[in-house]
Amino acid sequence: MPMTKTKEIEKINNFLVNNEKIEFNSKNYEKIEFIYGIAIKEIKHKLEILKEEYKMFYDYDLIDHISERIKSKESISKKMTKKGIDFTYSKMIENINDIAGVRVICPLKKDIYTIRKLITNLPGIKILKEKDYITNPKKSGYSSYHMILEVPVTLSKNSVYVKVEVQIRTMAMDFWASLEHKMKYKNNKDVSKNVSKELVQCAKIVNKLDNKMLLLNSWKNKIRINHIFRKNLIYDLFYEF
Ligand code: 0O2
Repeated sequence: MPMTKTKEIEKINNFLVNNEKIEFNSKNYEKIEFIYGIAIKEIKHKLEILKEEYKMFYDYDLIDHISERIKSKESISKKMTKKGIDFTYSKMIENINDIAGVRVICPLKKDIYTIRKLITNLPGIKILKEKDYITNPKKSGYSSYHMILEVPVTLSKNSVYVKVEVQIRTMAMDFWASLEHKMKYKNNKDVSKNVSKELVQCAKIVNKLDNKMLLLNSWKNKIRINHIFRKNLIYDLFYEF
């Protein structure tokens, strides 16, 4: 009779640490970062396979690129202070959902929902939370689709579930978010109201551009663009803003 290999998957906080105070420069912290790093590799690998599969089987670039990061100690510390969270490992793991972050950048708005669906269907991955800042952009103008996943990580002695935040956005949204992040997001107070307003305006332009690209793509697939049509389109794209 075959031996069963099923073993309960633990939560990372049961496995490593409990209510100990966080020591950012300790071996324990390094171990936690290591495990989050593996979770990133796991999900990134799966996403890269999907990217290649779409290229090979459907001749379509569903994903432009994937980036990743482990949240810096400073950023974790700031977020915990802001949210009034006790500085223990278990509280950090429980409350900070984006210690491991993966960003998926795609060409078109519709791709975001395709990628979301594909992630939802990945075996073994649990979806904890989703935030649709595409349908409901933030006040800042920020637009992106966020998913908090639980990714199983298999180690020599046990398996643990590790949270990873996946942000899915178009290239245009990414362009806006990267610049806004540098200019404003992290030091809100130093930015004038005018700059904030302009950034919201820019986000609206980005949204328009994304919608036009979507339209263009469907035209490309369905009809031949006649001369007049093309002239109007170019006018729309470059002069309307
Ligand atoms: P960094 O530098 O990217 O690490 P949650 O606890 O998960 O329910 P959370 O994390 O407080 O909620 O908020 P949310 O809205 O899900 O946003 C988390 C991340 O989205 C941020 O992480 C940013 O990466 C991005 N983000 C959210 N709002 C904005 C915005 O207005 N502009 C830009 N550029 N990015 C935004 P961090 O930790 O704040 O920053």
